[in-house]
Amino acid sequence: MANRQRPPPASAAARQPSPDSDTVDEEIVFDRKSLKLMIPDLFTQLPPVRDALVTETSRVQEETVSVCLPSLSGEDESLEYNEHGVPRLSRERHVNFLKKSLGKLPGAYVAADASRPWYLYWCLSALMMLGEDVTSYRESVVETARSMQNDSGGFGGGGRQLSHMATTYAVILALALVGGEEAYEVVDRKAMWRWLCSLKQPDGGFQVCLGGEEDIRGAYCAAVIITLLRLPLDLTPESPAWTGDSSVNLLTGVADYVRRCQTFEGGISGQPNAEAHGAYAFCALGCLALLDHPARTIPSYLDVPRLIAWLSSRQYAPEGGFSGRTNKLVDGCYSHWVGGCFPLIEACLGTSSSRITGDVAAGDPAAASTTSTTRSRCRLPPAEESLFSREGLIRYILCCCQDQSKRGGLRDKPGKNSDPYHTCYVLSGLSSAQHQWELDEPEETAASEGAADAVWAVLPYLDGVQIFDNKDRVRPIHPVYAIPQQNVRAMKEYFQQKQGF
Ligand code: FPP
Ligand code: K
Ligand code: ZN
Repeated sequence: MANRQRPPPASAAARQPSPDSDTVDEEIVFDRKSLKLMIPDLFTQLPPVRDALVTETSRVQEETVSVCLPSLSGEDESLEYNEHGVPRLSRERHVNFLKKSLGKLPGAYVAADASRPWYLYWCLSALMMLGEDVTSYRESVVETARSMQNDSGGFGGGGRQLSHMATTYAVILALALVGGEEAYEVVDRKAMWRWLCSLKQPDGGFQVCLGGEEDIRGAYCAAVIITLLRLPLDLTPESPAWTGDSSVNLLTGVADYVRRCQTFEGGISGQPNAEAHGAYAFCALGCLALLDHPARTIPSYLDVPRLIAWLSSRQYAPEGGFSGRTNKLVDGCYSHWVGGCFPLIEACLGTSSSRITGDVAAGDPAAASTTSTTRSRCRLPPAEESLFSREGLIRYILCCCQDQSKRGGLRDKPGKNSDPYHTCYVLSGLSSAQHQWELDEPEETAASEGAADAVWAVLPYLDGVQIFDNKDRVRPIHPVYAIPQQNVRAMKEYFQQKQGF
């Protein structure tokens, strides 16, 4: 960056002790004018080219930029910035927010009752990423999970609620996070398998609940549940997808279903022929990554250059964060749903079997100006260079997504309240931006029965200028399961040992 110089330290008088006693340390505090010199113009100025036509869309976009710019530019008096103009991660406040959220919620949360498994997963996952030991929650998670399980398989949002793919996914991940035999043994795997068979559709996809809609969330959640619990893939004769042909199983046609969800924009929609949305891009890639080696499945079933172009267009400047779809606003949760797609794609490109060429992020100012290469018609290297602006995302998260009041927690954007959903997915996105994942080379032949285990390895991302302090690095999470790799391994190994059910 041309304007990244070291600013002169402020005079002693300008140094301010932080209200957080643990953040008063040896660090030098810079005055705000010199701070701004350290922040690339890309993140402090309005985009150079703007459409003159004013619409509702352009109006809310301008409003969003104006609520983000002060914190991005080092001008927010309530923030304590480091020498790169980036605030610290308020770890303790966020931990307190999450611990409170795990307790009894106020009455206003009654509408969220069916999302109780989600609250468990979001809070436990976020606490874990912040470095907390969540095994102390094992007993209460076990008890809660038991009350949510249905004899007919799967987990509902609470006692006597219908089993749903999303709540089941959230319960399984919460159980994996607390870990241990007692947690694993809660799951009635045989009933789970039968239930999943009843949701499997002839076109390859999954309904999210009995008689409910079929969409790509269903496919991703099913792939996660099946692989974590090591369920058999055979179909029951009661399954809508059962044909009598024993080669047709729970994972048959899933990849083709995902392929049909890629839209003309290059992104992924919830169902074939709908609007591309970031949350579904993550579901699509995650799902494909579990069916066989990701370096094989992802380029085989998706047009990767077009997907990368769409994903890159989700990152905005000056905000630095991601939007969920075309012409919509940045939102912290897309740090995971969109940001979390990049580690998967970058890891695939790092394997020799998947070199791709194509138009990547051509004409996208955020992507083009934050990297040093010309992006149009480039040959993708083995992911030596990041495909997104990690700096931009980290700036958006640490400047704009932290609730710096006593409340703590992370949020969509300035002016919005923090909540467990955003706290979890903003931190997941931060984790993706701070780490780099690598994949082993795929075996010569594809997995015959589906669901092969790729070997993932993680390193802190260390290329370029590190704009955040080392103590603000959060824990890495598996790029597909979004929980630590060791928790994935432990659960899989536990169920692998079981013969049958
Ligand atoms: C639009 O919301 C949001 C969607 C169309 C999809 C939401 C789905 C998820 C967040 C997760 C699904 C994944 C699993 C694993 C269950 P909006 O219109 O309020 O937001 P926008 O303006 O940012 O698009
Ligand atoms: K939103
Ligand atoms: Zn959001």
